[in-house]
Amino acid sequence: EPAPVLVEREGGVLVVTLNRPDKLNSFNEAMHAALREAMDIAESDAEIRCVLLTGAGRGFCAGQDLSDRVTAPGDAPPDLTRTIEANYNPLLRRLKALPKPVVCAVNGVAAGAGANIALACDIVLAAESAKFIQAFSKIGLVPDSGGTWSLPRLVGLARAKALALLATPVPARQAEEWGMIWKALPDGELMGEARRLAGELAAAPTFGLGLVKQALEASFGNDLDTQLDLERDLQGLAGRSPDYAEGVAAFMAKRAPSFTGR
Ligand code: T3D
Repeated sequence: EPAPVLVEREGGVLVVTLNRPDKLNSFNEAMHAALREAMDIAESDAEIRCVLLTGAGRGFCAGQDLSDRVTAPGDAPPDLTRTIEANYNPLLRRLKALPKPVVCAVNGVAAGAGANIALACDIVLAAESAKFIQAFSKIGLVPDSGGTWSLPRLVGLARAKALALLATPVPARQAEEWGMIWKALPDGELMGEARRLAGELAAAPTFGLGLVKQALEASFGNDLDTQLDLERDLQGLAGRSPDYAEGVAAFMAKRAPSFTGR
């Protein structure tokens, strides 16, 4: 069996490719395990300053591999509490907590957990042929992988409810228009642009970008006073970073900055 997740280093970018193309990169236990290992590298390797997540073949990710969930009459139902707790929730928490930007290049259909994992990334690019489907309701499930949290925030409650109840596919262009994703791109341009963007982020002041991400994610749970306090505290940290000193020095010297990520 080929590796269910491909992990490549391209400079400071960790390119993570979901790789079960015959199954539209749907998740089985082996793919979850391989993605955990990729996240271990993303978290622990200081040379890695940006993650680029994408899928092999014509799809991005079709969510859970449903062939692992087939039951015969009389069988105990699968324990989805366990698999969410063991697999999907930790992945979501790690993507959100990673103090480095995660770019998602949605190369094709993103369905179920696959859609919501994409939407959890920091900058989402999608091929024009890609679509996002909250497929859960078609099989009697609830949007997971943060979908019930991210969708209302990204597109509002009216659209979130219709998408989740009807499982209506959202084409990439519409996703961009609705503010669900950053950009839809012609299919042939997706990976080039995603690599360029990830490379740009990997050369940026990583420590500061991690704080930016933290502040924006925290804003949904905070009132303005709390958020202003958080900004003060994070700015205090940013202000002590070597990259901030470099940024100011480079600006004053009218030269390009050379950031180390610290
Ligand atoms: O169980 C838990 O752990 C709880 C967590 C749940 C998280 C979830 O993600 S639940 C939602 C699971 N996903 C879905 O319900 C989506 C199922 N897939 C589809 O609806 C369609 O495949 C797509 C809309 C994504 C794409 O449609 P299309 O027409 O482009 O492709 P296709 O022909 O349906 O799929 C191509 C092949 O991939 C096909 O196999 P075959 O016939 O060529 O051998 C198809 O069966 C397979 N495939 C696609 N999605 C899945 C899958 N096989 C297993 N599981 C899948 N999710």
